[in-house]
Amino acid sequence: MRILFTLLLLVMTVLGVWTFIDSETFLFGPQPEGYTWWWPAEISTYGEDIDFLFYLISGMILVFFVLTEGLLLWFVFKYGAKRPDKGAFSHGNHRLEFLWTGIPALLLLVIAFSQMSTFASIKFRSAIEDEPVFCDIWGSQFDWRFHYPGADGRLGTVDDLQSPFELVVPDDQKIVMNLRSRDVLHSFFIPKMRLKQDAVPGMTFPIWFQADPEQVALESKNHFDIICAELCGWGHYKMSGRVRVVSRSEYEAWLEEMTAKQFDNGFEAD
Ligand SMILES: [Cu+2]
Repeated sequence: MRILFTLLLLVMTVLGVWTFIDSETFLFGPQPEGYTWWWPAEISTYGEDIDFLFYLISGMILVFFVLTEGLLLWFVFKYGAKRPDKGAFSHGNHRLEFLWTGIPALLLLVIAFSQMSTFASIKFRSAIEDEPVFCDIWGSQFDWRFHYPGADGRLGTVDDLQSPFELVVPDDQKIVMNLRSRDVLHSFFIPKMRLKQDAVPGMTFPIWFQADPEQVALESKNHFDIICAELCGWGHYKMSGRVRVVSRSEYEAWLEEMTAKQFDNGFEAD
């Protein structure tokens, strides 16, 4: 009976992992268009660097996961109940402890050093010091609102344009945005751009991305998901918007149309 349960648990685990491995976006399934084996293909100037770090760290985790779980299984079978002799009690082994402290410390250093320049180029303010702010992002339960400067070219004035859920950007500049929240924690996430940042009430985070026009051209569409990656309340699932990457002239036309719509009072001018 015990063997039966053990086997049942084993089969469940294997099948559980298999459904993941065999899922569409993973190793063996048919790949949906634009997907790599884990992420959708990136389309921003720094996407490649983020992916490199993601796969580097995932690879490390995979190796040590297999190693430690393998050891665990091996010990379970080798020192199972069937062996009549008592186990030896150990007070520790300095050499082993040195190894299993030293190796993780070394690996953490590898991670720390390999991410430093990428982190600085994306998150440090020095990366966007000289760039104008493109728009403001306000997260609130449960929407994303993008504020564009109006005719006066300044943000935070009465003529600001508001675009709910849709961020329209030209493909030829760094898109610097001030991220804020009106109520609770949200997380602004554009998976295709590899951009993710928490929005914290009372704080302003300058964030940025730049679409890579060559990568965007490979896509079958020019709009991509924006989601909230922080469980922020009952309507969290509704906080999905999109970013639309267009040419400079298309962007200007859209801005003009938005302005006309927003300041139209419904009456024909005489
Ligand atoms: Cu949210």
